[in-house]
Amino acid sequence: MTNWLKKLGFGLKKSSSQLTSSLSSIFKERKLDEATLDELEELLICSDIGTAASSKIIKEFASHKVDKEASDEDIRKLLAQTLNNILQPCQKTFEIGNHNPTVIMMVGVNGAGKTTTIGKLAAKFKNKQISCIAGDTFRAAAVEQLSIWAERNNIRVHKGENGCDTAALCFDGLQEAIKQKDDIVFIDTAGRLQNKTNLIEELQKIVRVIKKVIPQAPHHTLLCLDATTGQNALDQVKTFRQMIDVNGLIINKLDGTAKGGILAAIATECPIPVYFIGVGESIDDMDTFSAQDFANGLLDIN
Ligand SMILES: Nc1nc2c(ncn2[C@@H]2O[C@H](COP(=O)(O)OP(=O)(O)O)[C@@H](O)[C@H]2O)c(=O)[nH]1
Ligand SMILES: [Mg+2]
Repeated sequence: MTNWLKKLGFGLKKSSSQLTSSLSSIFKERKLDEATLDELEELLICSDIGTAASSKIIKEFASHKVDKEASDEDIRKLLAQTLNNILQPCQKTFEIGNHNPTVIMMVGVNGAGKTTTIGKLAAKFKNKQISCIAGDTFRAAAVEQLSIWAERNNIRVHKGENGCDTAALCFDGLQEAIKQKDDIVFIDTAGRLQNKTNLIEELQKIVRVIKKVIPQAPHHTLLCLDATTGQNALDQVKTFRQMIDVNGLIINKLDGTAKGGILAAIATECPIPVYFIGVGESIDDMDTFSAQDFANGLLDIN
């Protein structure tokens, strides 16, 4: 078992133990009748899986013939399989492509893990020449935090004065990246949602300016989510997709949350690729998303 899976398993325990203990009490009688299914649906909805995904799971579950002698584990396995089918559309390999440079923009609300994700991701492309643009110019600490990650990864960081214009910073930073022949440029952004109109305008302006330098960029716009916020994370996917062209998700803080079910809600309502999951604060606490491993983890199947 890899390190992250152990951590994920540990983290998902909170989600998992809640789910599995309630499951066994529901299925004590082992009658798969309407009432049992209703109870199961309620349980799923309460596990942050959401109404749409829950009813999908129930439909699929009901279509299977469950033997009267089915054990707790049989039921969990069947549910895990159903959940895996729901999560599959989100499992996709992240290809950076060969764009000289590939521009990867990180978006998301404050605290969703954008800066940390840049640090973890940069470490995954050790054989590439990488730079990053400290686009969260609003908070001095954010620039400092990115600089620490940059130093750790031995990559260049392009930063400006406190409070400077992010779009202008990107304009300069991208030109420099082209000059230096970087393979990858990460763009960190600010995520304050207090004023949605401002954030929309700011992000759209950044994208417009990026395109002035490199018309096809950003090649990836990755939305970071904090899994501990549960249903709120689903709302953020919807909100950010209205603003800009988000083409992938990074779901952070899956270590130690009881809200892992949120992935099923996202997979059902906004099925875009979940490229990576974050399971801690360290440089190697991130890995690709596996639907099967996740479903097994949630239903405590080894
Ligand atoms: N436990 C845990 N903490 C995380 C994870 N990702 C980020 N963090 C922490 O969450 C906090 C906010 O992360 P940060 O990258 O600054 O978020 P940003 O505001 O979106 O840039 C920091 O203290 C990170 O160390 C994760 O996967 N698990
Ligand atoms: Mg940040």
